[in-house]
Amino acid sequence: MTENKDLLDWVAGVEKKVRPAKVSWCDGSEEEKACLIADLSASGHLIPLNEEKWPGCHLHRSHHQDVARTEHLTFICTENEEDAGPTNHWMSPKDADRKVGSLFEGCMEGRTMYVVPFIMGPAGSPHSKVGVQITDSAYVALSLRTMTRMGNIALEQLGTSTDFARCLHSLGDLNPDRRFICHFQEKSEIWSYGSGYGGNALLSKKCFALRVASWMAKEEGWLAEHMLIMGIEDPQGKVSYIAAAFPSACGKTNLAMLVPPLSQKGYKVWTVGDDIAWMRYGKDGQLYAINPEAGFFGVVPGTNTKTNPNAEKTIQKNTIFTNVAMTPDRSPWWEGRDKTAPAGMIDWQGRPWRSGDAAAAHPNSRFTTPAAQCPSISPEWENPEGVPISAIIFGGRRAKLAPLVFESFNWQHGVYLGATMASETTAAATGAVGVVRRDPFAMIPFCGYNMADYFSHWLEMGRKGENPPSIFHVNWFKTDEEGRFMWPGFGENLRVLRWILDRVHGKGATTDSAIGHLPAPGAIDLEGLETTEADMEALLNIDVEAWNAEAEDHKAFFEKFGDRMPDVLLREHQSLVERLSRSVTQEV
Ligand code: TSX
Ligand code: MN
Repeated sequence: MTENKDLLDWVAGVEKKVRPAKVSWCDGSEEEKACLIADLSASGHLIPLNEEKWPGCHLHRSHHQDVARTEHLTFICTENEEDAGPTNHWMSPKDADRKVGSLFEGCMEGRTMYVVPFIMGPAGSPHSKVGVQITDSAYVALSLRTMTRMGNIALEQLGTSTDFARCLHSLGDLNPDRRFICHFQEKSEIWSYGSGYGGNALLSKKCFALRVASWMAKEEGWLAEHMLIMGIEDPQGKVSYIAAAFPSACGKTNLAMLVPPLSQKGYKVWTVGDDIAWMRYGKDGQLYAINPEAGFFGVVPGTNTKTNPNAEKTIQKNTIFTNVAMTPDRSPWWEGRDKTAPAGMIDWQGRPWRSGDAAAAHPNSRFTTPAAQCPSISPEWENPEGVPISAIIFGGRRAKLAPLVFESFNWQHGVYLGATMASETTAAATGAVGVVRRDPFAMIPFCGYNMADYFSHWLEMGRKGENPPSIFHVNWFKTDEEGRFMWPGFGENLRVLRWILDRVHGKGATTDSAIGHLPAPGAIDLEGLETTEADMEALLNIDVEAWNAEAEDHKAFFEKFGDRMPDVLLREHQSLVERLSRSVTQEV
């Protein structure tokens, strides 16, 4: 097992508090996997799917009131409230101890307490970090096996070091009134109580790899980001890597697994990661990225052979489907799989489903699947040094405002683009459709400290490297007067990525605008598309009046952060306003 005294002491302390019937250390072996699956199947927590069509796949149903992350119950528990900032919920460590710590007293009575050591990042990588999760959920233990490098391999990497994230999780009674997710950045500790849902319960992911790691990254001079990582190979065989941040419902996983259309002969996309990037400068002054995860925990609805053929292939075996529907032949099913739903299904709650009923699969239903199974997985995805990042891309879903693509003037302006990111809500998210939400760096729910300090850290990171990546902004979702999407998206996005890489490599013609460098007419390859140069002109059009209103909104958003907001970004805002006013004069 381990002789790490710190770890043994912590586990013994937790055991004393939660009083389990049994303690089980996870080693990551095949036998253990079979045991976990057998136990979960016996208790009804996993339903084996059609073994012929879906080998090694299972259906899991979470509690019907426990189907998504719960941001209002997610707390940053720093000593000082200001360190959590205005975009996070804060709870003092003292209150957390009283309110949440007490819930763990005896909470595992009669249950097995699993001790799950895991590595975030490739084993032996200088970028990687160890965590240990204690949990009373076998589903969580099994999922961590897919999502991380789990078991003895992590204990070996840890050795006698005291440097590991302490992650404590209990399902409790799954009562939403007694549900808390608390992060203690100052001691790398996470407590999660009362939820069995992925983002709340797999503490490696959002809790550790983003909320706690973002704090570590600021302290240690690197970046922990909500970004996909992908390689783009050109016909000469040269591979360039990009990292990209998008708010939810923009198709991050689809982009990470993009399949080039036939018209883009000779190009190939390599998937490194679909959700989280840890990035730091190498000795050569370039920014290098690793994917700290080992699996994909992706939204299922909408995934099909057209939107994401690589995901479709990845999830055909060894996958846990959470909250999808099931067909009579025990295949998983979800909205957006095929046009007509098969007859005789049961829905995500296990009830008979008829055409016309509400969605058969929950809109936030998920696949948990090994990254290694992805047909486009990069040969470099486990490179301990990471991959060199040439460009960082921000994006959002904007029906009108944002052009298809533009490049920032410099790093600092690029940080402004990240800090002012926004997306319009879709039907899948609850509430009104088309409402603009600010989501800087797609990190609003995941930044573990004051976001104004996070912006400062990003500015600092631009000064640190000799050769920081160029920064771009994209919008696949611009619509015309009739509300039709103007850009074909999906595989055709490769054409936009090619312009981005042209720019990075000192090519790619631009036209200047008030908001950044736009592709010059003809600079994006439209060969073989129905999209015309006139359509492209509309896709790249800057509506100065609308941008003035947008800039006003940036200002109002920045004001939330008060004195902690970096001056540099306030000056960037001023410069944008000035450039916009000059561009009007020119037009007249
Ligand atoms: O993921 C998407 N991407 C990125 C793909 C690499 N989606 C799906 C978003 C929900 C998660 C997109 N939707 C994209 C996109 O680029 N673009 C659109 C909008 C769109 C939808 C349908 C069509 C075109 C654009 N066309 C037809 O349906 C024929
Ligand atoms: Mn995510």
